[in-house]
Amino acid sequence: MATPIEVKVPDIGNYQDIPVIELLVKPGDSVKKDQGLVSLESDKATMEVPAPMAGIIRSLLVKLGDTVSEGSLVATIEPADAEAAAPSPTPKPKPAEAAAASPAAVSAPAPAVATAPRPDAEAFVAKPPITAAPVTKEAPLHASPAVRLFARELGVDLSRISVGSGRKNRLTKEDVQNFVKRALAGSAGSAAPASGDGLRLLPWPQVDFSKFGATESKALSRIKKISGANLARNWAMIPHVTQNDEADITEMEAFRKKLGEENKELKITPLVFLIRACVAALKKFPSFNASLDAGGENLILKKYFHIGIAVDTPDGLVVPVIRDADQKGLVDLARELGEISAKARDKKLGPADMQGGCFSISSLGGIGGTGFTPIINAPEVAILGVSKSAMKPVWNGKEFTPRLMLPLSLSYDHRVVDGAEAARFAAYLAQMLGDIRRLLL
Ligand code: CAO
Repeated sequence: MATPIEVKVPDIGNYQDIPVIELLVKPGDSVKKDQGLVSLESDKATMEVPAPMAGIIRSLLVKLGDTVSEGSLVATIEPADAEAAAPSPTPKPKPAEAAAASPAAVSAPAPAVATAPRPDAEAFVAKPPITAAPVTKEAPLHASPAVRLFARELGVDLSRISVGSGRKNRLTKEDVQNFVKRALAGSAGSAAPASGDGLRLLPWPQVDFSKFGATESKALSRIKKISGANLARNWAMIPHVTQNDEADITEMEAFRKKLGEENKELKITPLVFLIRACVAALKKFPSFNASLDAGGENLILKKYFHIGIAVDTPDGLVVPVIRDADQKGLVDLARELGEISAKARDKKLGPADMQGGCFSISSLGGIGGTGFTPIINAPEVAILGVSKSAMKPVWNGKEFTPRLMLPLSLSYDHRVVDGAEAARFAAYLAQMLGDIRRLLL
């Protein structure tokens, strides 16, 4: 039996303590030269440590989540060809070899950068990549070389699956398999929430506006940049339909005013009633309290009721989430709404304050308007837009009577919700808001 050869992490530039995110082999496996043994991932790139020669894996010396740096021991291999494994008569010294304790130790060739070769990612690799999975120039995403190899074997263009289901949106083998399944079903890129790069849109117009008059350039706020990217994706990838309706809130308004007088320290606006009404409607129509899974084939139904509220701040739109809104009364909701709005405007919201929403409400009722198309906050499947209530003459069967009418605009993901269901949801909302006793049940 040939002496096992130690395989160490090669020169990977200045990176230290990089986590092992995938074990690609196990002891006893036969491997070919350059076959990936483990995948490592920095915050900039994913790469494999390849086998320096063909042979049999005798031991794997790292486990998932371990962190490694240049020279860390990864595995031992019993070479298939003992002669090939012998050190070269005129070995070219490498930093990793110089550091090796055992004479039999060799460094694996430099790993491949598996993500887009961004300028900052290039520093990750000190030597040309040697692996079965070469650098993919166009792919702006994280996928291990093993996943890339798998995708290439199946002829899948990874750029069409832009968001993976793995850690930090990494593409996994399952994402590729799901993509192939959808492709075979004739729907790749259409129903899949994970696919957005296949839109093949025209490039953005490049215009020198100064040709037409004086201009000034003002940077978008950080919030606008982040929310803008999300809004653009959601608008492009979700087939939106907006169902408009009106709720008669004449009685609700009288009760709201009374409640406001009894709780002068709080601001009780129509929004708290809307939150209650939405929870009731989500309970009655569970497909609105749901998200499509990463493969776009299953609906994840939620048994909790966390409601996102769009808040306008000087720096842009943020959507903090009121958790367990089903367990809170009108006064509690008013208090929490006041707190999260103040927190949003004081820029004190943390990421946790904006996560976990099931359904969002965007209320422009304090400003005006008669209706608008709110953009769904993915991965939610619907959002309620609220405009300004107005007194209108409403026919009661005998005569026109003055009623306070509240415009509702329900945008929904038509892949998940049918038009009839959306009409029922909106009508139910209007009914709940119109009959305050039901809302308070
Ligand atoms: N019809 C008539 N009046 C309304 C109303 C409606 N639908 N909704 C609120 N009002 C009234 C309130 O009662 C309040 O009046 P009073 O002080 O006399 O009671 C006034 O309008 C201002 O309300 P508000 O906007 O401060 O409070 P709110 O609870 O309705 O909303 C919040 C809170 C945080 C959602 C809101 O301030 C906000 O930021 N809205 C903008 C959301 C947004 O930008 N959405 C667009 C997303 S797409 O870009």
